[in-house]
Amino acid sequence: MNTPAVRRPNRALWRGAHLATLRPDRPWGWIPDGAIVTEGERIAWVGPAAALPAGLAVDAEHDWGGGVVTPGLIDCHTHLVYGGNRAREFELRLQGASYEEIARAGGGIRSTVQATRDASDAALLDATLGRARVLLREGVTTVEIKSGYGLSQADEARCLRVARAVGERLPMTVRTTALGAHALPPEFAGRADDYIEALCDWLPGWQAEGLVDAVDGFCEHIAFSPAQIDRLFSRARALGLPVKLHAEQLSNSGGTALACRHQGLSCDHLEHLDDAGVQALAAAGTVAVLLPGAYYFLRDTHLPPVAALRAAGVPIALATDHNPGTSPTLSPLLMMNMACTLFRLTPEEALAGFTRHAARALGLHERLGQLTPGRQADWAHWAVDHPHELAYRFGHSPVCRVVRAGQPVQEVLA
Ligand code: DI6
Ligand code: FE
Repeated sequence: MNTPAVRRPNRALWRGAHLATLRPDRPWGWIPDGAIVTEGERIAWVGPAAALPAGLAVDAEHDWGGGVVTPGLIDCHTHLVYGGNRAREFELRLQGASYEEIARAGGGIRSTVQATRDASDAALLDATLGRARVLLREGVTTVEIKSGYGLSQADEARCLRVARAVGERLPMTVRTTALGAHALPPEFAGRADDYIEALCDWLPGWQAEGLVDAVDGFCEHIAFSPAQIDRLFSRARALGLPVKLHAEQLSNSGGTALACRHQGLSCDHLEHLDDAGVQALAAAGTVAVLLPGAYYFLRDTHLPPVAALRAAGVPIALATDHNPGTSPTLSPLLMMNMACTLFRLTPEEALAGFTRHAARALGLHERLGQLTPGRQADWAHWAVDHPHELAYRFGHSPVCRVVRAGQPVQEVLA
């Protein structure tokens, strides 16, 4: 038999479920009784099963057997790489100590830095892979992973390598973010400006090793000032790296406007964002990433300005912000529920926050975040009748089966 000179990629037909494609032209991008045709890693066709092209030749056919298919979830803000945990600090906060007091006394982020530096490469990778698997089981096919608990040239690089390894070991797309400007390491006590200078000098080496997709910072009175973040972001942009920022989480320090001046991909947290900040996001096309896990776990009461963000047309993404200090959750569906109950998002906005808008927050909106022809064949198939059920339950989640780049991934999770 002759082998054709150009083989078309494997074509597969999937049918037997409703689709929430997240195409913005109709609510949920809803297609009842839909079908998807994949070619290799990409989606080739999406529509009602009744409208499938006649005589379509496929290599494989799959029946979902009911349920709802959504784009693979995108967790666009996580700190998955760290050693130890902060359960003791949780107890202290419940007894009345504030997050800032604990941080100023050398606990908080800096205690996790010590535990991370003390962990072996193998232990760090193991712990991180374990967390990533939990996300994958709940439908996450793309995850952003920050460094930020190494805070030295070698330890930040180690954490970024672990993050990269997640994308090599698991069927997930990983975007790495260098968050050296998370806290001041003990070696630089009292010398924050020197630390920022050092960080700027470390960036090109990490970039040359392929470890950095973006640069992040913590702009806050207990962390770094807008002027310090400005210097770091100027260097990042000169290297061609996009930036994003932990901004206005505990106070309004103007980090959002600064990040927008550097064409930031996203500004994250935003509990204390003011009107000027909302307008800056809208003008720059920067995504607002809301993190209800941290708001809840810190027992915050200052709500992010959701109505103003909505009115200004700012895309709103959601993420777990998984980290040991302020958001030790690994459940995107719980975050969707909390975004609705605490922040008053609609269930549809919550799902868009973990798909279409999260893709934009990572600069991947042309490739991911919607079920449309040309995009990567990443999806989650849920045992529900309607997508509004995804944000409804909490503390338990519907069964979810994941396909990533056209391949079922259940076996790696067994
Ligand atoms: N804001 C946060 O909520 C996390 N990082 C940040 O900049 C907290 C990280 C931690 O407490 O370990
Ligand atoms: Fe964070």
